[in-house]
Amino acid sequence: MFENKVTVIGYTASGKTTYLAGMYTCMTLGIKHFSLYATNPNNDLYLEQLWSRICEGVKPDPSDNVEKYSFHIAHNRKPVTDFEWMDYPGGVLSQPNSQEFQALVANVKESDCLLLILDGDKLFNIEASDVEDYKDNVLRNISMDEGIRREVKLFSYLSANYIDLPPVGIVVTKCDLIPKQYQTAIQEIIGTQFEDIIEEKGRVVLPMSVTLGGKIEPGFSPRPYNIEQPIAFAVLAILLKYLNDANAKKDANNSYIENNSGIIKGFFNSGKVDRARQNSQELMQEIDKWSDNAFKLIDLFSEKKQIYVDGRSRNLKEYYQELFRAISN
Ligand SMILES: Nc1nc2c(ncn2[C@@H]2O[C@H](COP(=O)(O)OP(=O)(O)O)[C@@H](O)[C@H]2O)c(=O)[nH]1
Ligand SMILES: [Mg+2]
Repeated sequence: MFENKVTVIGYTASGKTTYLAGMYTCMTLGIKHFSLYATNPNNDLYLEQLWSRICEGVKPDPSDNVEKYSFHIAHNRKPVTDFEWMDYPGGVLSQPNSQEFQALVANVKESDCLLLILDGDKLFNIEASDVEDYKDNVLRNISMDEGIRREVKLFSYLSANYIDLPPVGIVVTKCDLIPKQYQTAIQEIIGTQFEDIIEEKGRVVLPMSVTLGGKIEPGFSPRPYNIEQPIAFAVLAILLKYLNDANAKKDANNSYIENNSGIIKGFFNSGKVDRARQNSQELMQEIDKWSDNAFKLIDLFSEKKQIYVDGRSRNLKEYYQELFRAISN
């Protein structure tokens, strides 16, 4: 089996810990039949207890450690896949000489998905007179943010080291603090801010905004919104990898069968050809299962949701449906 990996980077106070604890607790119960489970019992206990305290109004400890979780995702309690979730504090980015930074880069290189967590309060909770004014003000605010500069520099570092970017999810947290009339501008602001990451062949970038429903204080009552989207995006990338790999294996099998099935060749190779046929059958079943799960994950997104692909803004559902259909046929 593959090692599936999701790397998450976000500065202190961006809402990483709250997101993880809230998302996990909601997803253990299941969202649209998808459920998450931490395969390490300590992780499960830790996240559940953390969320209980958050719900009592106790803020999470602002410690800045690299944290690693192993998750299993299921649909109707049937396995979809497993993945590792590597949580990196943004502070690592300011020490390019450190071991942590090198470990982060090595991680990104192996990752199926990179999630950048942006603090919705600090970056997007801005006064404005109208939507245009809001976009200008947020972009000005972002351009002065050291965290964003460091994050963009990470992309430069990756490029300078010839490391390809996996699909990138840009997650704006605390969107309950962003006035409703400005929320639709977030996608466009990210499109402008991360233009040179988006505008490249092969790039897949998905802006998302999430919230757990409010500030953590006594009396806090969670109202999670969109929290499943970053997970769905990451798992789609993993399933795509599986499908491409299975397809390549199936093609190899089929050409083996074709090249070894004549009367004479078939006589000498019949055992191997039978095995290749059997193997192709199994691969086809796997392909069906993965694409089935992929289509259900796509349904977690709204009809209108847009994604940046090869520098173009496209309808997310259409993009993934086309992609998975082309691969699984
Ligand atoms: N309004 C609002 N505040 C949030 C939300 N999530 C986190 N916060 C606040 O953001 C602060 C930092 O959150 P935390 O999860 O500790 O961030 P981390 O340092 O990135 O792990 C907390 O004090 C929370 O009150 C949210 O969805 N909405
Ligand atoms: Mg934290």
